[in-house]
Amino acid sequence: MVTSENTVIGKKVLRYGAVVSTNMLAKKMAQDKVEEGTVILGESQTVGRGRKNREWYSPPGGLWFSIILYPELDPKNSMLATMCASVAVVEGIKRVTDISADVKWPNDVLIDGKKVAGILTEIHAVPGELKYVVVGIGINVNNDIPTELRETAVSMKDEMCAEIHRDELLDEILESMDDKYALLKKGCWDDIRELWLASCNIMGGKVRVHEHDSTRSGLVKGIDDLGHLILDIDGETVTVASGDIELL
Ligand code: BT5
Repeated sequence: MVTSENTVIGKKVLRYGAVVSTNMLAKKMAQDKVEEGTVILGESQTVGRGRKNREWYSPPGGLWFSIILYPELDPKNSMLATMCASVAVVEGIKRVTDISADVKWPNDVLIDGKKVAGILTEIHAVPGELKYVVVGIGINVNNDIPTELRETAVSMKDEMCAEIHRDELLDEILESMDDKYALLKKGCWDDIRELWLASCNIMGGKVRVHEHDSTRSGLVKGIDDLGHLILDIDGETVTVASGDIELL
């Protein structure tokens, strides 16, 4: 439960009906310097977005929300916020349903190989200084999945064959995020990395990485402090900053 013990995250949750995108609202509010940890929740989104402006399907029944943060971080370390959120989503799902979900680099949460949640972290920075971070989290909870996404996406309701209590799930995720964010603020980045690695099922596995217009395959060795994927490609250690991976 979100209680007064939550130090930063979710002390204030602003709930809306249909919104354009909770990230868009959150970015405006962050510019106006609303309280850190404020959560913006929309019942649905008309222009929900993923990375690279990809469409994010967000009808009523899911959990679509954004968290506003002002961490004292170098902008290059902002992936830590995504890692905290991924682990918090995995923990929240586990606490509410006992399902063990996995994180998938860089920003997905999967159940049995299908995407149940995605995270879009957006930052505003001036050289060397992070002004704000908005962590947008989208979770398929009680919503249906459209036919074109059924191969790759799943909802918690379909997995459990029962409706999920969304507020309970939200509370658990926010409580877990509060703990992880405290680690981030204390500089305990190795702890965050270890939690992330413990929730990830790709360690040692073979993956194909799609970056911009190139593709390469390798064995996953871990992730570094910047949240970059470390791969072994034909005996050579390579780090990948961004992209999409496919498990082989
Ligand atoms: C993501 O992008 O996974 C980040 C999604 C973040 C959504 C949240 S909801 C609250 C906040 N407000 C926003 O506007 N966004 C955030 P990416 O890794 O680029 O994945 C996008 C791809 O996932 C799409 O191209 C589809 O293939 C697929 N997809 C779209 N909607 C989906 C859904 N509901 N469930 C699973 N997959 C989906």
